[in-house]
Amino acid sequence: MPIAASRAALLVIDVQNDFIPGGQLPVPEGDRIVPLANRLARQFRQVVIAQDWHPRGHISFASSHPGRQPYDVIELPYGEQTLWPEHCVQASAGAELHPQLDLPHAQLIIRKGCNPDIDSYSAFLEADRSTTTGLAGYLKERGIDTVYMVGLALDFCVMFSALDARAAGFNAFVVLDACRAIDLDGSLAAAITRMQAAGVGLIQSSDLPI
Ligand code: VGL
Ligand code: ZN
Repeated sequence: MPIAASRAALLVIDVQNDFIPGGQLPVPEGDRIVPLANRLARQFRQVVIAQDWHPRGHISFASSHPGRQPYDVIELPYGEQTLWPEHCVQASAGAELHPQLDLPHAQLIIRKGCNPDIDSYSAFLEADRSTTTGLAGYLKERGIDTVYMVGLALDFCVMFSALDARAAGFNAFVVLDACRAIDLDGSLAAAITRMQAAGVGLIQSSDLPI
């Protein structure tokens, strides 16, 4: 069955200027996935876009913690938090979707990381692991049972979204060649292992009818 006719949605994660080389938190080759994401999206009737969308002074920014540097890891009430350069500040140019992203039929943009005191890598659940974004309910109400994912970064927002999609009862597939990773201290290898253990299907775009 073509994907478009199935109960599947494509989730396009954080393809934003700050995650592209030249941005504030660049993911190597992050721009290279854009044509593939556009092409894949044409196979899906249901497309959802996730957008990292932080208020100024967000808790995940190293600049919010005097004496700390980007990529330090600190302990917060909800657990470990990697500190990042300031990125994807609400309504900034860096937070905008990549200009070549061409998803005119996407019906939902879900913004995450809006809570000043909680980060949210996942498009489903914030880092406190209890505040939901509402995405699982949205997809279920539309009869979706399978989620394909592409985007940035594979070892952070894509991984946590895929794990949470499984936890919420969806079939989940990550299209690896339509993702790129940050790869901090082995985080890419760890992400692959965690996704496999959770039953996330790791596929290539050539496995799909495009
Ligand atoms: C992301 C770090 C901080 C991501 C977002 O999109 O993977 N990574 N905020
Ligand atoms: Zn972020």
